[in-house]
Amino acid sequence: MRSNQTLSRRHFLVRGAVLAAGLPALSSLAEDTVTLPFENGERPLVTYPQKRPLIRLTSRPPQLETPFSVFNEGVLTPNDAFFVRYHLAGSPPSMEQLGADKFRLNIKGAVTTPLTLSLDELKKDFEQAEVVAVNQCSGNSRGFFKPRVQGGQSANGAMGNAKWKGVRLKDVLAKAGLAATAKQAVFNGMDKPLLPGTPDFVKAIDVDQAIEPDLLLAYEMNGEPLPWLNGFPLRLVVPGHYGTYWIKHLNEIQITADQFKGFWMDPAYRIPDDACAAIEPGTKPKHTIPITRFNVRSFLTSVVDGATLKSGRPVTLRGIAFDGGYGITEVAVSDDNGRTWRGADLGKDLGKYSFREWTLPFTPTRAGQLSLRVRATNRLGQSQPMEPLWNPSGYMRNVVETTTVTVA
Ligand SMILES: Nc1nc2c(c(=O)[nH]1)N[C@H]1C(S)=C(S)[C@@H](COP(=O)(O)O)O[C@H]1N2
Ligand SMILES: [Mo]
Repeated sequence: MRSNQTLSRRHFLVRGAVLAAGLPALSSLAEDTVTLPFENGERPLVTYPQKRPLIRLTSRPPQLETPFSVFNEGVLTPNDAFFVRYHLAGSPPSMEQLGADKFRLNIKGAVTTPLTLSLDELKKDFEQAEVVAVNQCSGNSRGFFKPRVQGGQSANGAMGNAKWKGVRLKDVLAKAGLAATAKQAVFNGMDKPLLPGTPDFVKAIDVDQAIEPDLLLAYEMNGEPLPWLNGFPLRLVVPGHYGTYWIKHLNEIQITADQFKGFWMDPAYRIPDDACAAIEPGTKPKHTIPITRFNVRSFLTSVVDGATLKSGRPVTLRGIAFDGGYGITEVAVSDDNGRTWRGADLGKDLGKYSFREWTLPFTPTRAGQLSLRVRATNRLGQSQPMEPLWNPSGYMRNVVETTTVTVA
């Protein structure tokens, strides 16, 4: 797979870098590097609090990518391997600032009763709910875009699947009482820009969507309190939708009567207004709309690009597939450049927002180079393109992935 990462052993101290990020000094932290399979793909593997070594894209703010091999460990992404994305150089707020005892969530604006809720009140006063859902950055896999585009050059590790627990956003909004004029819910977290010119990271969704039962104010991830870098103590979970809406360290929900206009809604995080969110490479879109749901994706996780398979020896191909919440109905694999496809077995269904595991027994026969392609289809019949689509922000990549192996 193109997400193959070559490990090279190179040790040096990252103490300086960690201090510069305003993070606690971690003494004698050794660093390896990985090389992502595109130009300028060398990255350090760095350990942050509560995290195993992850691929660092930037340190101020921390942007950490999950090594792709993690997705073969299981369908749920462990908290310590879950990717991290921040926008503001002042991120993340310190644990002292976030302190669960001091923490308050404010709901205000076009509501009948503005609310200020502690974490305990949230947990006690509302029914708990859980969802297994993928969180994926809009720019996951951006590094593969050709022609290249600006923005974080991620491989395929800016995604993860977790079981989120919290309370339903709709219940909290019902307690506050939406005014008849309520149009949008505007979400802000406790991270703040360092420089006065930088717009705060604030996201809006329509009230109609905000009151759907799947959206959670989550305080747990895979049975543990949210890790610091994944939004402790509270984050918004918008299943099926790109991570940009999943506001971390969430402490303010403002209900507005107007369409919210902030930098991170416009011009940022917008896609060409057409069926595939794609335009001719190198051109500019005429009209754009905010990015919303994931398209269909699938990956082979059990075999890495460049691996050698033994001719005549059966193996079980294994991987994951997901979409924007309609549910994966089919995964198929081709070993002949897409001429013929064999249907894979789907694993346990953890819900329509989760990674869906797939497996397929496979015995390579002819010696030589072999390309394995994997393609998923969802309940709406949506699938993946054989050729990559392009947009100038490098969002929503979902080409049929190809893993090239040698049969010997
Ligand atoms: N407070 C805050 N929340 C945020 C962001 C941010 O910069 N600040 N980035 C968003 C984006 S773009 C993504 S992809 C997800 C990433 O979630 P994670 O860091 O838990 O993986 O967080 C979202 N929530
Ligand atoms: Mo993102």
